[in-house]
Amino acid sequence: MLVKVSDYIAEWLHTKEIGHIFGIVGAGNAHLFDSIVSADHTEIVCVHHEQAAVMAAQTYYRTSGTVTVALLTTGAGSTNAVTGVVGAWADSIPCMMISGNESSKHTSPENPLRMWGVQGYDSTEMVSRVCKLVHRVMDPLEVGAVLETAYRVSNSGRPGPVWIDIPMNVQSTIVEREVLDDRLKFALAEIEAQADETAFSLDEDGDYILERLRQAKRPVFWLGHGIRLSGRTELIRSLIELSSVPSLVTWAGIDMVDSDHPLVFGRAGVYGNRHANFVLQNSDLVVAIGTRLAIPQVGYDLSELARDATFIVVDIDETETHKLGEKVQKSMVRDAGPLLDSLVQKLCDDPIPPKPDWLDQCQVYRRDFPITGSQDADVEGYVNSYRFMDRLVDHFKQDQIVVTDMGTALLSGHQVLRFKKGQRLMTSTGLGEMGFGLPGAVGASFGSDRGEVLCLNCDGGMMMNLQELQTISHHQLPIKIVVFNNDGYLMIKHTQKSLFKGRYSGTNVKSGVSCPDFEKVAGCFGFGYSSVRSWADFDTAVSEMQKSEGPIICEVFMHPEQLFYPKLALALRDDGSLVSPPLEDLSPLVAFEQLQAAMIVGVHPKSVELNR
Ligand SMILES: Cc1ncc(C[n+]2csc(CCOP(=O)(O)OP(=O)(O)O)c2C)c(N)n1
Ligand SMILES: [Mg+2]
Repeated sequence: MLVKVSDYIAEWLHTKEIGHIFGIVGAGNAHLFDSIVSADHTEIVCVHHEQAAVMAAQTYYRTSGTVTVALLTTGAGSTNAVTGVVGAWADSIPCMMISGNESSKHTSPENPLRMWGVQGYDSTEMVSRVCKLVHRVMDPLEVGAVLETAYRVSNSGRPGPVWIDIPMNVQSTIVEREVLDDRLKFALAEIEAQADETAFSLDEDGDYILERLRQAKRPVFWLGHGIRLSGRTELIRSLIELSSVPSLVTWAGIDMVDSDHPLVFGRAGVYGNRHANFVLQNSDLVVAIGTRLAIPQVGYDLSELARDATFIVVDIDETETHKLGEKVQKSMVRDAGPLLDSLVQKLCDDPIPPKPDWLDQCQVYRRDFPITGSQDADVEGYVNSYRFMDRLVDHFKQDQIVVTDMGTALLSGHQVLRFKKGQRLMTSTGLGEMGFGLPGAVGASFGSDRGEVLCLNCDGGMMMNLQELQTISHHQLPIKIVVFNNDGYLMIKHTQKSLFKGRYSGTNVKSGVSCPDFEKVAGCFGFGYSSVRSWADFDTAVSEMQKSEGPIICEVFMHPEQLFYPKLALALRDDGSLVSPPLEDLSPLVAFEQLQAAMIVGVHPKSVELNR
């Protein structure tokens, strides 16, 4: 039987039960659009910028577990997608890019021209460094095999993006279905044969970890997004309760476990919780599972990290396990999932008795260094963003999904927001691109059956993908957007303060960048609007937002110079010079006596010299 290649691709999406894909039409992918829309199984959500399509594909996966597609046209239609692709690469999110391109007579690797035909260029070569697999389909008969292989590669091992480029004429070629199917069967047989046969010794690795946890005096778990990617968030509770080990979560792993669980001690790092940093820095054993231990987590100088501790690192990507050098006593290059199965099973048979002194000490850290405190006082009547987050939690719904952009939304949100089982938090932690919030919210809403999403955004971040308000409006998605208005780029104002004595350039109205009146923006895109100018407005405005059935913007006017505290910041020595303190000594610096009392492993020499 004969079949058109683009129709075959539409069928393939159906067989994979992909309900939504995200894209923008052009001449380069017109056949694909026509076939998918005609097949009427998969809805194409038409966004207004290709980077938004890839960002939405990521949160669609994170909410639904379904790997989906960004459908791109040739030329700028595919270059625009690159930011989203790098974000997915950094955060290990599986997703597929399918791009159109010039006719295959122009797209051979031997073609030396900068531009091929009309708007054509070598897209796959360009993104090959940031995708797990790239392939240009030059032979129409290989399309099934290529799709299937790419789909599996994207979602296996350390997941990540894949990119398939399909020249226009290939999309419209009519082929023998049987030949295409045979090629697919052959490819599947090859995939099966290559399946990972490495036999890990689950027993040995599990026993090693448990033995070390039993011996340690002050052990901690550091739990990362890899655990969710391995489908084992359900085991976390048993793991920490049966081992009685205090646990830290990474930013990407915040929503894997109830934030108020007595054994969960927050989020450590450069912008971490102060109590969490004390737990980390005073531990003598860190078991890191499914986290790549990036600089924002471990700080800038490894010799200052958890100085009394050794690390056991469980990571599916071997290259990540070398980063900490000699700090890592044992690395286990493997999927966290089966290891967690084994650990929990062993712990069920033989739980680890609690270590009361260490647990008491962790409680003391939590009690003495609360997440929001005097450093977050409101200034000149403006609502402080950390206090805002603290109270926002009271308005969360049972299955609240929160997507954040960068800036204030990211920093205050990831410090303060607390999550219960079933509630979700997601952003782009690896690339940190402004503009993720709006398309991220679109993807999360479609991924949860047009569910409600709370998008925490900022004035600058809104402007980077403002056009997606129309996508939300078009589909009348129940997306609620909080916009922190602080006259521009607050995070960078702080950078300029510390580097250039407060000489601003391109960070606020006066220095060259401005944002629009968001009430007018809301009206223009058909959104509801509420605002918070002081605490007097808070409950009414936030309730109105949470009650709204359609899309709504809630604008929060915060102090344009508000500080982001606590954070690891350069600090002044007594002699006036600047130094970067160790991870436990976050700004604003606490009194020396308080630091000394908290540091079981001793105060770092750098901290002794600081002017507090
Ligand atoms: C796409 C992109 N461009 C530039 C940056 C650099 N950057 C980081 S934070 C920031 C300012 C963010 O401003 P806004 O979104 O309003 O958040 P605020 O810090 O003001 O709360 C900038 C420009 C970035 N992260 N992403
Ligand atoms: Mg701003």
